[in-house]
Amino acid sequence: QIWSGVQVEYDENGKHAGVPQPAASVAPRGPPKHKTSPGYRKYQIVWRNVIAFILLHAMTIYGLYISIAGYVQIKTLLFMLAVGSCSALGITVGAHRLWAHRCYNARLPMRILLTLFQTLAFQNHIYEWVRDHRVHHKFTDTDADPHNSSRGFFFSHMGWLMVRKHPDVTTKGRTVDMKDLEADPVVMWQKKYYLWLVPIVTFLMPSLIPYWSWNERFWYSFFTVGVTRYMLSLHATWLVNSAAHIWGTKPYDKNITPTENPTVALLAFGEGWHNYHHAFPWDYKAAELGNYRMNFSTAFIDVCARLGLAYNLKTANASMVKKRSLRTGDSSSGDRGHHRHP
Ligand code: ST9
Ligand code: ZN
Ligand code: ZN
Repeated sequence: QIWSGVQVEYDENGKHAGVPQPAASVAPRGPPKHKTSPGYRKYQIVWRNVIAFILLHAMTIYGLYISIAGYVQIKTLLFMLAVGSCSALGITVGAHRLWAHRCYNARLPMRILLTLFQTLAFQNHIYEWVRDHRVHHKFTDTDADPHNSSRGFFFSHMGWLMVRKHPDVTTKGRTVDMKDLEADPVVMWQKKYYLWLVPIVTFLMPSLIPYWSWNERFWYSFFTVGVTRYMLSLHATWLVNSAAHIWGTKPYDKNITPTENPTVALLAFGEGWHNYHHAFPWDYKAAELGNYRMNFSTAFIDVCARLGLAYNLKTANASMVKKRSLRTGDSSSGDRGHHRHP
């Protein structure tokens, strides 16, 4: 049978064999028999997500309009920046460098704060975010990579969130060990209550605080601090998977797609030094240099380490990095200024 995206074979229950199904799934799904057939990458669109993203973008245009045209108070715009920064740290310092890569250890108060920040970002709960991200590193640019960049800019940017996953993501994804997250009560608590936490933490609280504190109109803060802030931070995050897998230099490993992309680094709180990151994923700086050039996340971890909240910070030493660059790099400069390798 040809997999057309509509005509698909299911087991008796119409499900992936042995895979628990979320109740809200829009279309029935299941792997076709011939996993290696060329038609296998056919797109099975999840219209619920497509419609949600269209609506969110429309609301973002309105949110930008009321911000730029001066309807919203300056205090609200500053608050939007603060909330956006906290949610970014929840992703970079929390989901990414702490939970996905274990670049350092964090004490309980820091893990609770980062979980709150990560919930603000509404990018799936930490467990799911980390599972997809570990699978991305393990199977980069294959069909098992959830946002496989060989399928083009749009797919790796946001298209992957609007179609059913390639069956390889699930089957090969099962080989990724998640026991460390299962052992973290904060992560499992967030997973359990995520559907309750998201509306309250991501949208309601950011809308109510300006309304309560400086009399901003509730809907103005909803459209700016809630929706617009959310969508801008989603695009900044998604650029790591799209732009920083397409454009930029490869000083550490020229044989992989991830690149050093300063624009993305700036927008994504230091996560655009992506060639380095794929070469040394366990480095808490996610970049070569010890300075904070376009890497606010590293500064935040260093402050937490000073306060005793973060410890056991892992980082690659200069000679290791140099060896790797000489062996596999493209002899460009990376994030270390304009010096070239010999
Ligand atoms: C979002 C996430 O935007 C963005 C992540 C970006 C990551 C970037 C990384 C870059 C580095 C750091 C960046 C820092 C940036 C800083 C920013 C600063 C401003 N392994 O998913 P399901 C199995 S989210 C193993 O439903 P479908 C599993 O059994 C945006 N197994 O598949 C699962 O069941 P369960 C908001 C896996 O039906 C079952 O399959 N959220 C794996 O194909 C079904 O899974 C959305 O838009 C795996 N990796 O649906 C929601 N994956 O979970 C989007 C799956 O019970 N999500 N399995 O164990 C969805 O609606 C759906 O997932 C879908 C696919 C439609 C996309
Ligand atoms: Zn990547
Ligand atoms: Zn990573």
